[in-house]
Amino acid sequence: MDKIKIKNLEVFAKHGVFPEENKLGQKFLVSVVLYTDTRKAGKTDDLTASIHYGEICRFIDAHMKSHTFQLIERAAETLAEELLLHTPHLEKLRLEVKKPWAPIGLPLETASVEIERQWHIAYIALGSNIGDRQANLDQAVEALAHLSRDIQTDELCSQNEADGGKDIRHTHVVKVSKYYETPPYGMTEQPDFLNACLKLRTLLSPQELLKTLQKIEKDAGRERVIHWGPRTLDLDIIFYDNLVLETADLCIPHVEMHKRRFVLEPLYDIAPYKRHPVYGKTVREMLEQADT
Ligand code: A4P
Ligand code: MG
Repeated sequence: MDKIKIKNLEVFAKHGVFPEENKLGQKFLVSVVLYTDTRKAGKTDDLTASIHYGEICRFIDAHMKSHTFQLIERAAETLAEELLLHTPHLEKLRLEVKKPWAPIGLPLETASVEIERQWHIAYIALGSNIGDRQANLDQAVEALAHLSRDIQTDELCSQNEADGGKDIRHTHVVKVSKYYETPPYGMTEQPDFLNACLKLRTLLSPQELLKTLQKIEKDAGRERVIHWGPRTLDLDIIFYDNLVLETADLCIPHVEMHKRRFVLEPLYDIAPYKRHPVYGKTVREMLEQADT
């Protein structure tokens, strides 16, 4: 992707662990690489097709000055999130916050933190076979559409309107499939399921997304009693970009997805040609093979 770069913007701000730093302030240097497609602006000479680096500099200056954090990690994290939320055409950024006057008492050029953050596309499978199944799925879609934008908040709560009603959510529900009535797979002595899939655009990391989904399941009255057993709501991460991840509590892509009609059929509605990053097959191909 194309890049727009800002190097060593000087900002006088008050971040630091020591109270003196919070009182006196010091110099910070902020560098950012903005990943965006500059092709249209390059062809048309139209600034609105690109990102205005002057405005980005003023945004960084205001953000760094209007907060006082202990850590430059926190200054970088919040700044990256705010830039991604508020900058049209910005897909990804690399951000470095340097502290040339860090009170260390030894000679050094700078201490700094560098992070990369971006919008991600995730596909989520939804299932329910207890209670009002349609209402359970509807509520899950609603909950994902109205997540809090505060990266520090563990509790899910409605987004506040502080930004004048602008669309500043860190997670957007982009598409939702039809709901499908499906016979139980695995443990067959249980009621039929209602299944669906949805596409999310999100700033959440895979682990944060898992935690969020588990909170929504819990709020829907989900109890983990029997593995593969009946449930008011099951939310699984199917894909997260083209990430391949195997940790103790999270595997992406979902390990069983390629075998399951109840996942592939709704997924086919919204992403027929999305390719499995390991098996290399499209959703359509996996669905055709799950048939046989
Ligand atoms: N986990 C690992 N990877 C993921 C991931 N990609 N997404 C871990 C979500 N969770 C993931 O899940 C167990 C653990 O998997 C989680 O703690 C998480 O850390 P769970 O939801 O607590 O337990 P579970 O639902 O009993 O297991 P699982 O594996 O989610 O069950 P499945 O595989 O979802 O199967 N038949 C039809 N027709 N429709 C259905 O929706 N669902 C199931 C449940 C069985 N049969 C079904 C359906
Ligand atoms: Mg699950």
